Amino acid sequence: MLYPQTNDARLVFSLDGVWDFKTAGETDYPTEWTSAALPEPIPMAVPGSYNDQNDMTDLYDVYGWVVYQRTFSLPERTIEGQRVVLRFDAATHAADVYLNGEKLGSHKGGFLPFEFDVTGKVKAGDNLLAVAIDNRINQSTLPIGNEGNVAFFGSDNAGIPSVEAGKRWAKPQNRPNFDFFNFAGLNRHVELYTTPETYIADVAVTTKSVTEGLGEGETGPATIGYEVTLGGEFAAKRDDHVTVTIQDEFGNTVATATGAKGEITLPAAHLWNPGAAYLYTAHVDLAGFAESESDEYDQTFGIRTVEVKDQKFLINGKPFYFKGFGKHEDSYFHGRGTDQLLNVKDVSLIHWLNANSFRTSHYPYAENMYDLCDREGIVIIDETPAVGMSWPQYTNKPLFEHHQQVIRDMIARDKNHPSVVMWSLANEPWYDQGGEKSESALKYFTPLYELAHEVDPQNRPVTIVCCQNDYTKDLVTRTMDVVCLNRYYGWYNLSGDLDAACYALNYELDWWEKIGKPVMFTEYGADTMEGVHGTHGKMWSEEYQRDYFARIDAEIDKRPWFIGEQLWNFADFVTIQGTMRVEGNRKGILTRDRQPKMAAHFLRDRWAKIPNFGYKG
Ligand code: BDP
Repeated sequence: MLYPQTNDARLVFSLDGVWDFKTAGETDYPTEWTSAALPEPIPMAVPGSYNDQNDMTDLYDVYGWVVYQRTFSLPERTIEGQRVVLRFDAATHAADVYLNGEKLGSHKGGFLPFEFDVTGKVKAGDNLLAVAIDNRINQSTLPIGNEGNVAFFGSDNAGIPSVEAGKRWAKPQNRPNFDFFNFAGLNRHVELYTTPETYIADVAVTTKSVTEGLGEGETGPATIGYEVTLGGEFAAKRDDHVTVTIQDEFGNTVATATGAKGEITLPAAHLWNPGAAYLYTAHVDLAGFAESESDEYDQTFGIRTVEVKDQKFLINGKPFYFKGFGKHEDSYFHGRGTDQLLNVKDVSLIHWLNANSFRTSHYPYAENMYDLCDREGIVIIDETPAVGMSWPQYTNKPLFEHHQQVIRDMIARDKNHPSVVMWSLANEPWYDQGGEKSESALKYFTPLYELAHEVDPQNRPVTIVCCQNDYTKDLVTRTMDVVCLNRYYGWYNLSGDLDAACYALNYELDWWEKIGKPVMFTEYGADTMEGVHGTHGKMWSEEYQRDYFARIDAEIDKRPWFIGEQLWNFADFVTIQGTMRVEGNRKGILTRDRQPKMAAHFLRDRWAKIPNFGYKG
């Protein structure tokens, strides 16, 4: 799905701003709220999670539906004869959308875009747009949640212990099966955009071949492939009216081609490399029957290859080493609301840390972050929102089908980003129970692994991120292209004993060595309260976090097939309240307001000495 863009043929109208908002019921919302002004609404900024935007009511406690509303009007001449589309970059987690009282449709899943063709439905004057959003998650959603407890009033609970009685009495609440707060609402942009009636529906660009071994700034021959998909009534008849112009970073035309599909060879191509990005633009023109019916779209892309070979992760044929972290979309006030300033700040911190990569733990991020990473040469492992899974979910057909859909949608959205080098199917599904349970997980994930390869025009490596487990019974992780380990030796287990932690880690790594695949950390870390210190660095102190990374990193440095270290986490982030969490998860090497803890300085020095390529030979 192409991101909306304004150009000579298209117009984007942002619907961001302050909307009207009201919390509704646990299982439903009043239908009249979708066709008439909300009674006594409160203001709500879009994009942004709703949870932290109001101090009169505790919106962290919402369980169920809320309704957002706004009006808009458009000059008729801008949409006359055009196709008009209403797009949500995301709505978390399920949404029903109404325009002027008419239901346009629904969408399930909180982290990927969806849109409705509203041609002919936008009227002159004020239009009323209403969006009802449900934040509940359950065993058939991604991420996985547990249904809230059911309030149980009356005398039937006589005789049960007090805590149990209290639990039954308590109001229902979201109980996520994961360790980040379930921020919800319109977290991303909302827009209306126009296209001509016959239009460019999709563009895919792939790298067919490059000149391997090019140094920074050097150029060499490369071949790219492209495929343009058209939509609309006359789409089938317009394929030969497509022209593709390739422009270099300065906007100079370096090649042209005609037709909806083809290959182009560039005699002196610049490659996209981690730390040394180079972006081209494929300018796609679709000539219409009349000038006013023509469409155009600019798709940026990078020329680079990605491949797993002989226990190495190759970018442009050279062995890449991942230095970085898992992140979250999380910040003060915004919750999970997308924020370009924060993205720019985070990217500057990634550079400051001498890191080169991150994982979009635990869901696909807003698209503008990928654009920024394309431009800044930062490498991304792109993850689905499949977090919190365990048996018997592997036998849940609706969940499996939703998982397939999410993989298709994520890859359709992100396929052209040179920054994305690998897909992660899920975070920490629990599947090491052995026997039938382990086998059912393998049956569940094998077709998803194959699907990701099949639908990605660039055929990137595919992985799954596995939790601390009995790896001998885990049948899935070893079938992936790269083994991604989340390990907490020295924190959740062997707590505070880094000697034992290193011993246990090596014990496990000896086992993985025999599997013969490239292995990397996608999580390891220690909760750390900024300002807590000690001469001997005990748990929770800044010294312990620094020593933890120093000790564990020294062990993985000994293994040539260990291809990367993505620690947990870039910054502190909010979770549900609990006895293990002090205002959230504190494993950040930065605080939530992005100030470095002691470990950040250690890692900055370490990563300065580790090159992007060839670290392990
Ligand atoms: C891992 C999860 C991550 C958690 C982390 C932790 O993948 O989401 O935040 O542990 O406990 O199991 O800090």
